[in-house]
Amino acid sequence: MNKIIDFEIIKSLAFEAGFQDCGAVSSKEFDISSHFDWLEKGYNAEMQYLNKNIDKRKNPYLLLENAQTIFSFILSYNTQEFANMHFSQNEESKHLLKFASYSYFEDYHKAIKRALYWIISCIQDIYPEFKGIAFVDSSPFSEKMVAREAGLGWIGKNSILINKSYGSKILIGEIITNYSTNYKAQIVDDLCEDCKLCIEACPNNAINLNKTINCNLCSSYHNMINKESVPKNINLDGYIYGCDICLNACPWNKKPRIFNSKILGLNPNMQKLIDSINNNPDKSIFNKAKKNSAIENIKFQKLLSNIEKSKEDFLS
Ligand code: B12
Ligand code: SF4
Ligand code: SF4
Repeated sequence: MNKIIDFEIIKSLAFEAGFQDCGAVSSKEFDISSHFDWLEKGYNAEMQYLNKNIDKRKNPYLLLENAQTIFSFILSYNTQEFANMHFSQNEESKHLLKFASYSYFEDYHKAIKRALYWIISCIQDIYPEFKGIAFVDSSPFSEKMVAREAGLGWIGKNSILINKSYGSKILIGEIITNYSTNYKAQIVDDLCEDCKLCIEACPNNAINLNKTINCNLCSSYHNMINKESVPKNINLDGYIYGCDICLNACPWNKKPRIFNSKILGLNPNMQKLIDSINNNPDKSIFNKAKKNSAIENIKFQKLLSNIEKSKEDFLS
């Protein structure tokens, strides 16, 4: 028999956990034709995994037996607490080396998963038959597409999900479950209208005209994922891990939306790391900072190489 959970229960647990909002999509096959177009053009660069698990990308419900619903959750990291952080140089300084802002927090994969499994365990206390698997970033399906269909925002020209209240400095997580729910998603209108600020701000022309990114040209791909040195034609513009340029250009991100996050605390060692990097990069500070940080996947050598590349970019 079909089991149903009242969406209000999920929503109140999501708020209690510290998410900014949530929505739901019920079981159906997604249209992923645009993903194939993107792959065909080679825009995935060397990320071959985006070519795999196509059945699960199309039908995330294959990830859990008898799956009925995907609950989608958003978490803002555009915090006043982050804005108040003191950096060794002025933010506006032209020659400042920087990490993408989400990396100054603890590892969001772990923090969001913890919050999602807390929600699952609270529900199981009331509904012992509730089954749920949580995903953050590592899902084979497009988290932005699910969040959009769950009514949590629209896809901006820079390909990122924008929420009307919280902007696009938000992270997305999901719970796939065997329960149905009484939620009717309202698809949000695209409010980019004739704005092109992100396209104009991108130093590498990486933003395509159909709301996708050409990863071969994106700093964020080259300084985080590409194991080799960043190609000469890429301008990192000071970003040595990730890139926030198209996010910072977006009018929807202009001011912090929350004071701090209940889920995502700042990683105090990241500030020490960026201070050291702007003076004299120190491996022991790096090793401390990368524990419980999203930068965990990068090697010190690669970071040093990104630093060198950024310095070359400053001179050219
Ligand atoms: C691979 C990846 C990257 C790659 C490629 C990014 C990209 N835009 O594709 C790189 C390394 C460059 C990257 C960078 C960043 N990433 Co990233 N990344 C991913 C990952 C793992 C997969 C994305 C993917 O499949 N891309 C392939 C493209 C083709 O698919 P897509 O962008 O999802 O777009 C599809 C749908 O949106 C759909 N679609 C678009 N519009 C519409 C409209 C309609 C009507 C329909 C039906 C469908 C549709 O069609 C597209 C093709 O199928 C996701 C997590 C996940 N599993 O989803 C995180 C994710 C997208 N990344 C995230 C973040 C935060 C970032 C960075 C901001 C980090 C940083 N500061 O450096 C940058 C942003 C760069 C940018 N402008 O995109 C967040 C985005 C949150 C948000 N607000 O949207 C995600 C969702 C991770 C998370 N759990 O929060 N990332
Ligand atoms: S993340 Fe940076 S390089 Fe990539 S599309 Fe945005 S502005 Fe361009
Ligand atoms: S900068 Fe403008 S075009 Fe780009 S995502 Fe934001 S609102 Fe949309």
